[in-house]
Amino acid sequence: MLDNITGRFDKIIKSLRRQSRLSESNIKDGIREIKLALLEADVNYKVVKEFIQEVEQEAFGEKVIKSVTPVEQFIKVVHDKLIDVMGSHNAELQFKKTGISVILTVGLQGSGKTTTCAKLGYYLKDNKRVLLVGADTYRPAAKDQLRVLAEQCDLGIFTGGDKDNPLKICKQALKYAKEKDYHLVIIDSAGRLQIDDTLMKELVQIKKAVEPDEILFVSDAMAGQNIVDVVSEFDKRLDISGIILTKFDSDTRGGAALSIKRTTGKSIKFIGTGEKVDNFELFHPDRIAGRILGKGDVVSFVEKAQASIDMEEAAKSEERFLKNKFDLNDFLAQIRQIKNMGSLQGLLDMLPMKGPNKAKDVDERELIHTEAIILSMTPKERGNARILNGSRRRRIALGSGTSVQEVNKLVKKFDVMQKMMKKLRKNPKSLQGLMGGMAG
Ligand SMILES: Nc1nc2c(ncn2[C@@H]2O[C@H](COP(=O)(O)OP(=O)(O)OP(=O)(O)O)[C@@H](O)[C@H]2O)c(=O)[nH]1
Ligand SMILES: [Mg+2]
Repeated sequence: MLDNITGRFDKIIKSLRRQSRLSESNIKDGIREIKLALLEADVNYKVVKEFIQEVEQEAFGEKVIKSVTPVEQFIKVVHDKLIDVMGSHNAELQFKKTGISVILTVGLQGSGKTTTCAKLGYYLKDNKRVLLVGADTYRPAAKDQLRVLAEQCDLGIFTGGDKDNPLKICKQALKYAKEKDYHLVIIDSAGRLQIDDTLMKELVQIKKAVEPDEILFVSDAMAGQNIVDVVSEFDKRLDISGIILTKFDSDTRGGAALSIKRTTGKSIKFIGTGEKVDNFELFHPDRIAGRILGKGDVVSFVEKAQASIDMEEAAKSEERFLKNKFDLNDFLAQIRQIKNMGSLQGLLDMLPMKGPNKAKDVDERELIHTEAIILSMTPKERGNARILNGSRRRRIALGSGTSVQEVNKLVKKFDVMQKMMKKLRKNPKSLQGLMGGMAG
């Protein structure tokens, strides 16, 4: 799924992360690579052009270059623009408040309409009694195909008589749905070529007769940006309400998913991700952007980290560190920042790191104990750990509900840390590494 484009972006991001500093020329190179990756993914060139312009506008701004984490900021800009291009959020299906809702599926031959009708019914059947309607009278086995699927999914099925035309079948199906108390009717129509005027007119008639709440254009994702013209043509005739992209599991390059919204204004509502009836998902632009940019959700990590880390606080600690004044108060502030970022485990899960032991490297409980211990100290003790004699340590252990051993351990750790800092002070560049090290 989206393997090519994901691979391309992975390379681009890795190469940016290798830079010690992010300069304008690094960004320019990155943007050029992104442009090529998008064009190669068969994204519509107008969409690519707009996308690149928008990324450029933000990437060269203060927010990226002067930020604490410029590369991550740049990736975030790209991530947000990708989401934006795909329509920012999932576009929900619209149903009638009362009475029978109707979904009409339309699309080219072999795009996956019949399969999608069953998938959609299966997806919605927990909340609604669903009737599938076979209105494809052109392909001999079409009705049987839908019937088999309906039985598999335990959905209602209506296919009319052998001699009935699609319009008649649809009208009868609505009556049948009313009688049998169905809530939702999903109509499977015959695959057609966009230039087939007779078949297009037939769809217009069906639309008039059944007044669908949704007219969903079903398309094969592999068709790439070619589908833009087809969508526009169907839209002109039928005013479609959304799109379902099928065969997203096959090696789709991403062109369709990334081009449709900006070029046609229509939203992708679902994707088909396999031949099975439950291989069907809501289309979430943020998830697709996440997939394109790599496996771990790097971006939400950045967002979270940013929202919680008080940059001023960090700068203060840094200054105190440089002046050799870093004490247990600063240590406490650091711990709180880490805690504010949410569950450590959750944060670690979001990082695309390998290795089964990453969770064990940080003990969340230890962090809470550490905080409790420091809080049980007097301000004087926090400012100068050297005055912590035996009786003070006993008092602190009691106050924090820990043990003297734990207090000893913490004091020792802090001592080691200060020694480490002394060494590092000669080389301020490694400060960030140290700050990171403290989390572990
Ligand atoms: N891998 C994969 N295959 C799919 C998906 N959706 C549909 N298919 C397959 O695509 C083929 C065509 O699907 P149909 O549902 O018959 O397509 P259709 O649009 O109804 O075809 P016509 O009625 O002939 O126009 C079938 O073999 C399906 O199993 C999908 O999301 N992933
Ligand atoms: Mg079909």
